Amino acid sequence: MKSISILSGLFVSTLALAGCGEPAAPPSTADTTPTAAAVTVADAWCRPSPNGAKAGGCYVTLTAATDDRLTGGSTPRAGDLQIHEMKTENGMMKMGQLAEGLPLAAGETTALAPGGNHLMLIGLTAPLIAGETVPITLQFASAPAVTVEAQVRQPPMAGMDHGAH
Ligand SMILES: [Cu+2]
Repeated sequence: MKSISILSGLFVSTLALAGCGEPAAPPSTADTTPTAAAVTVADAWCRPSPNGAKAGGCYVTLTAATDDRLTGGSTPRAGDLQIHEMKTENGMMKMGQLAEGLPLAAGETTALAPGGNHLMLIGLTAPLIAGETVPITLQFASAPAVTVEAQVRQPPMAGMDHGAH
């Protein structure tokens, strides 16, 4: 029974050390409980897709409680959902897949919006019609997946300033 005597020896010396030091601070749930990884998904919407189009763009506003990453997603309305960015190449706006996903900084609001990052629904099962809603599930590196109902609607008029009324 050698191992038990070693363990009890450790236990005794730990008690002795604690007795010599400062009184232990009372446990504080605020300090010891880490913030749970969670992402809030707001204002989910999709552009109506032109008849016959096989892809459509959707947009969301994401706020992560902890540093996280949008890694992908899915929808029953399309075969694939990709995270795309817009970039300028030789003066042309092009979109490309963010293979590594989209980083989300803790507490910061990240808006996916026309002209910038977006969700690309590829292989639409049916056109996206203004007025309907599309369920979209988003996956994150740390936070649990979130499912939202994205509203299909026309984008705000191009070039309109956010401050304009
Ligand atoms: Cu795209």
